[in-house]
Amino acid sequence: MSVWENLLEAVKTKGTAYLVLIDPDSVPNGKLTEFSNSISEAGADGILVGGSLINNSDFESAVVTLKKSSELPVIIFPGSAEQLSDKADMLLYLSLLSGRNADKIIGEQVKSAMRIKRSKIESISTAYLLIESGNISSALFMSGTLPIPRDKEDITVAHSVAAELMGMKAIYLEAGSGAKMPVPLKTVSAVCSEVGLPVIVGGGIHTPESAELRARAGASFIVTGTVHEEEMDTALIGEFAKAVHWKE
Ligand code: 1GP
Repeated sequence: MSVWENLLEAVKTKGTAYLVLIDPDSVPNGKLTEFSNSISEAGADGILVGGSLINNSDFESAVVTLKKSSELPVIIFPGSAEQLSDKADMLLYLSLLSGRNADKIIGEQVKSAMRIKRSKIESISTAYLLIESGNISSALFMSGTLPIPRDKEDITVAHSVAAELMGMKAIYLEAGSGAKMPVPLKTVSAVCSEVGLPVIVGGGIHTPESAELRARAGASFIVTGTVHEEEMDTALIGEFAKAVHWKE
């Protein structure tokens, strides 16, 4: 079974799967092992690694450390074509479909295409949709794009259907790392009822309750990141996992 198929199995049995995002710049190198141990002990289903701008860390060595210290799949969530490593288990091959910046829709993807193909890393074509969230996130600023207005779920649904028609494998509804407000529940349920693809929801999810609401609204995956950066609290990650795994 592929890594993606395994994750989808977890979605089937648990209702929704839970992924924790690590931005290697926000976690000191010496703490990566401890952090990934906490994430697996707490019952998460995978680790996402990446960031809109990585300045201070060696991406490849962060991936290697995470792989060594955890049994969980390590999934690249790339902020740019440079964030690649064949040591990871899987890659979300993101295209920023909500924006109108050709570089983020296809330019970065072309830059990394041959390296990805040669590395044989499992790659999942994902429509990345930025939803307005009350502040300018790094993803928004760095991509130079406008987010989809948060009260216009019809626009988000239309983008998601376009992704489905284009043959993409997943939708990522993103409020942005550190967002003031997470993706609205109405948007999550509207997309999930219209589109047959797995939907990943992240950005601004600060409490297990907020995670559970989005999971029950139909999300296949919930992602949290910022909430764990100040303190690596295994108990809190465990509460998130429990809330997201609503079927168990
Ligand atoms: C960001 O969706 C992820 O790309 C996680 O967001 O850091 O706000 O949890 P937070």
